[in-house]
Amino acid sequence: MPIDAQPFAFGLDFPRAALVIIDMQRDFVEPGGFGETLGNDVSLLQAIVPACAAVLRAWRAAGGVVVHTREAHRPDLSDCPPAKRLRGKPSLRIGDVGPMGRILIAGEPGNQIIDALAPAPGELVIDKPGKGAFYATGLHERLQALGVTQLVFMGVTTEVCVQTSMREANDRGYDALLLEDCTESYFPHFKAAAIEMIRAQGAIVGWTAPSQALLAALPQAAVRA
Ligand code: C5J
Repeated sequence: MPIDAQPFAFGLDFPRAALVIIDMQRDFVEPGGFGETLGNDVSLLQAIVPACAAVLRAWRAAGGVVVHTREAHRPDLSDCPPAKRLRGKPSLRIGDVGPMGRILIAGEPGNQIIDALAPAPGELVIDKPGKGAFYATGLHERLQALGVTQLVFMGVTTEVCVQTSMREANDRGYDALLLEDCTESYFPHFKAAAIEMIRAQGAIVGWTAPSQALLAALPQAAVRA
């Protein structure tokens, strides 16, 4: 069914689509976490939580596949790309002890997905050591096994992990749709630029749409699935 999107309608094939929620983790979104400690205003990211929760509820009600990602590394950092350690802000780097445990280390309190979007039993939870959801995760193989060919993206941050994951998805043959009001950046002009880049040149990376456009189509999806 057609979703009113840019640069043109996105033809949602719901039985072959998955909702992918990128890195809605305490350390990025909550006050007192890694993001805020670096000097960022996390209220920008918190503002998208209700819209994300509404989409997640509707997607689940329609019986769709849900994927959650976490930016997460092994405690010994053996899977951490060097650039992340070498080129972060010197004050606080991945693996250092932050306000919610070791920064972006699997199992630490800050590494968990926020309660409002907590994974339900049976949903895929992917720990990703890169910025993209496909690098060193096996996500592509898991989606292929489920027959998924379309991905609807939400999450943070727009220009880093969301955009990287969409580009990876696009190169692997997925149709990728980004929900504009369900993604955010600490830098609003980066979000705006990323959205423009994604849908430029006839959807060079993918499509973007407001979440209402998807929500309007989901009841029909549930009937057809
Ligand atoms: C994400 C980051 N999730 N900005 N990470 O975008 O480093």
